[in-house]
Amino acid sequence: MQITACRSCGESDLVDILDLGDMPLADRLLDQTSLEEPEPRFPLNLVFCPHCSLVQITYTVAPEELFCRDYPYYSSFSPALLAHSKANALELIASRRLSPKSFVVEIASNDGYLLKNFVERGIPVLGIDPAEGPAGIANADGVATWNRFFDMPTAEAIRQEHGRADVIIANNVLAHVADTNGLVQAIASLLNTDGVASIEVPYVRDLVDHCEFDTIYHEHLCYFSLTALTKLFGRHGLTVNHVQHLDIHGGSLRVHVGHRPDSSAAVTEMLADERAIGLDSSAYFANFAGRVRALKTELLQQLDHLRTQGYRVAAYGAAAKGATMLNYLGADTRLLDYVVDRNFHKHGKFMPGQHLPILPTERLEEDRPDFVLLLAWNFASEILTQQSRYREAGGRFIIPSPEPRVV
Ligand code: DWN
Repeated sequence: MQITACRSCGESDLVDILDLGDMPLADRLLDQTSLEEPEPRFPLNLVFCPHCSLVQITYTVAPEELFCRDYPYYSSFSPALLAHSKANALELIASRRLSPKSFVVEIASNDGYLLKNFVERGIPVLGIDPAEGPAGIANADGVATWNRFFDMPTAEAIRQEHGRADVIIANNVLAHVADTNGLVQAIASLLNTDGVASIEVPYVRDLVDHCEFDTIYHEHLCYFSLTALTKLFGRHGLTVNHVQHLDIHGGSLRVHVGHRPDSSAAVTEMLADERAIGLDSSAYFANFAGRVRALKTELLQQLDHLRTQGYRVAAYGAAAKGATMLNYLGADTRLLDYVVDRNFHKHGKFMPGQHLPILPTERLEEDRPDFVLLLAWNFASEILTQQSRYREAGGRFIIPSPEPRVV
């Protein structure tokens, strides 16, 4: 459904930033049967709210369409993400002095990749995730998980059964929920008076500065600055107590939010920086669409050139961002032979829209394509190391953004 007002503040004079056209669902991988069926596409365009600075897409796909049956994303397929999440958990355990008397809730807990670090230390947890596959794996691995969406009724049910939470973790989910205010209100209602919510979101400044347009897809309804986050949380009596700028996922913010009214110097400084560069004004986004179009032209020229020179080109990372990249480029099997991925749940399936087959990563050493377009560029160092044998044999990766480069 098309929004007519800002998802956060409700104002309606939204400013257009970028229109990526009608796109298929980025995580809706196809199988042989669904390849023959019509593939739904939905508008994917980005707008800016001049009142609360929230960047957002204008079309909302029903969450049941996005996150339930066959949702293919499993967090545990990335060692870098596992290490990042373990550090996040250990820091919270130490700084909040968590114990077996504490209670930790994670919203969008996926396959238990993060909560397992609390379980291993005897700290009571509860995961909440609507995707059946990952939630099932979490429960099988001993991470108590409710397979449902997190909202006010769920928060109330948790409070009834467990009481309020000392820590709520919500990484890469704040942007995914259509009822943005409802989610924050539910977090506020579940969080203990002196508790902390540790929330990670992709940082819109990195998205624009590094031309990470492929991180725009229907799962990601909002793209946050600290300015926008502060207004959103403030509306529900929550304060951003601390903020960190992280490298994960192409650049993210981790905010610590609570009922306490204090904010660290890091918060004050980042808000001042955002004001100084104009991240709270539509002007900051004025040339983004032009840069995205230029990146598309450059990438297509490179891929076309390689093909006409007789080189074979594949891709790495059947990521949601990979779907946006391939569909915006129109890169089907004329340009790329296949996509490889470590997540075996994705093997044998096809990428949305361009229908590239998804194969195990071993295919690169077997098949030795001349070039590989790195769709999961956010894990470049990990993947380039992992594929050192392919590279030592002469294989080269194309990193697509912020400018295409061969490594
Ligand atoms: O919000 C979200 C972001 C944070 O993560 C969700 N929409 C789901 C997901 O989006 P994504 O699919 O773009 O995320 P990833 O984690 O960047 O996707 C990486 C893909 O690459 C996965 O399919 C796993 C795969 N991979 C691999 O094949 N070999 C990943 C690593 C690290 C590897 O070594």
